[in-house]
Amino acid sequence: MSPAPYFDIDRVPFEGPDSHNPLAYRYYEPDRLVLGKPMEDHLRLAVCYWHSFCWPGSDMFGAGTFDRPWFAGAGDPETMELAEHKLAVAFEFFEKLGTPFFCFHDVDAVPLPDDLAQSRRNLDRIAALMEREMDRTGVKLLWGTANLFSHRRYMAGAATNPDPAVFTYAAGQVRNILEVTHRLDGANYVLWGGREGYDTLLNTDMRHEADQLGRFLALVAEHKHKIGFKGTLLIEPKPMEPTKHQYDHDAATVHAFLQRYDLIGEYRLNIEVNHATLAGHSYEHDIAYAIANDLMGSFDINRGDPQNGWDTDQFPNDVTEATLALYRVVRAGGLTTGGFNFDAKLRRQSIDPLDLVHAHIGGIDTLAGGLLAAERLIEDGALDRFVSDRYAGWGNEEGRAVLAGERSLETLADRAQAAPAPVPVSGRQEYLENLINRFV
Ligand code: XLS
Ligand code: NI
Ligand code: NI
Repeated sequence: MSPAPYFDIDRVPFEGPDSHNPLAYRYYEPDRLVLGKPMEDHLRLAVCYWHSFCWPGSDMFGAGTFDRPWFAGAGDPETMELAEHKLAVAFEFFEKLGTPFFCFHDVDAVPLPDDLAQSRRNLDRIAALMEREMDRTGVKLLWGTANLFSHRRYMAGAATNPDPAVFTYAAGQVRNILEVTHRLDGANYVLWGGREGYDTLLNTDMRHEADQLGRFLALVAEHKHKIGFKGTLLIEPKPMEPTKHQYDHDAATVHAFLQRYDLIGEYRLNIEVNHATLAGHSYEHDIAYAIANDLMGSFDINRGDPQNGWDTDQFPNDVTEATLALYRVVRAGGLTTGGFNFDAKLRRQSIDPLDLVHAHIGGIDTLAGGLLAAERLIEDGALDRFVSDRYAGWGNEEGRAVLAGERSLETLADRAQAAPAPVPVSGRQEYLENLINRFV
């Protein structure tokens, strides 16, 4: 399919921490056992199609800087031939990187004309080629998704559009790509509500839009069961951008939404670093929230710029952040259908094919290094012990009775009056921060 290899490299090898080879992994060693499980299965790494093979390097002040042979010329529509070329290059990349999964939106893979039947034919045609490449390389689909935010029909939202015809069109688009994801044996299906929010409240009926979104999510879940798709449905929270406000703001907001529309059990979360930070949280916070509420699903991995307030989607390079995330994920039992998807893009000046390779090697090694540090932290046990000791008082008979609702406010007041005043205990934050740094 591919005219010639696009990436002028061999398969990226593991060479260990002392290697100076910029085209080798220093930490990512797929079959290394970490707490009894291969590193590859802990991380379930995925490359994303959109930033890596579709995004042209544009920003709001300038057009694309990337010159990729599968891009259509300025103003020309993408053709199926170009889509096939892109597919060949993508699989060449997955193979050379050794990443086991990929993710894509319908619109990343093929041209989607304003015609659902033709769009479906295009998707089916590329799916057949994807199947062939997946068989040849062993690379699997982590998730598929519909792009319900780029086309102008979705400018006022998809499920939350004031026009029911747009809601209906979006349903048609999701049906197509959900069925294609099923055909490709995708491990998950993602819904990111890119424009499910508002630009101004002046023209928005918030209650109506919430009911529309709740209905849409229920329809998707129903269809999943109808076609027998066994993957996990995931919602990806994000507080804003492109809209001023998005309804899937953060993990806790989505949780409340799922409860209100009786969708708990149907959806889990796909948590993205730069979305959590845009919401004013740390990545670790949204992960901890998801775990505490049995909503952990999958992860989009990238990073923001602490000085810029938008979704810069840079490749991750902070091993401490990765350690804290993986410590929680691994302790919670690890990933099941989910994975770590590089929803990250190059900087606009990184125009060479090799830049894409360096970006992924760095991101993958950041996660692998974080996983190894998390393993050391877990084996050491001091952090775990500290936290369980901190709550130990609740483990005795009286503590359990309070939580079980067996004490009234009066009983507690009487008990407090009779007992000596509680003695404050240090939270030891600095000690704990130093502890983490010993393992990173
Ligand atoms: C955008 C989102 C998007 C989703 C998939 O900010 O991260 O890339 O992951 O639609
Ligand atoms: Ni994002
Ligand atoms: Ni994302």
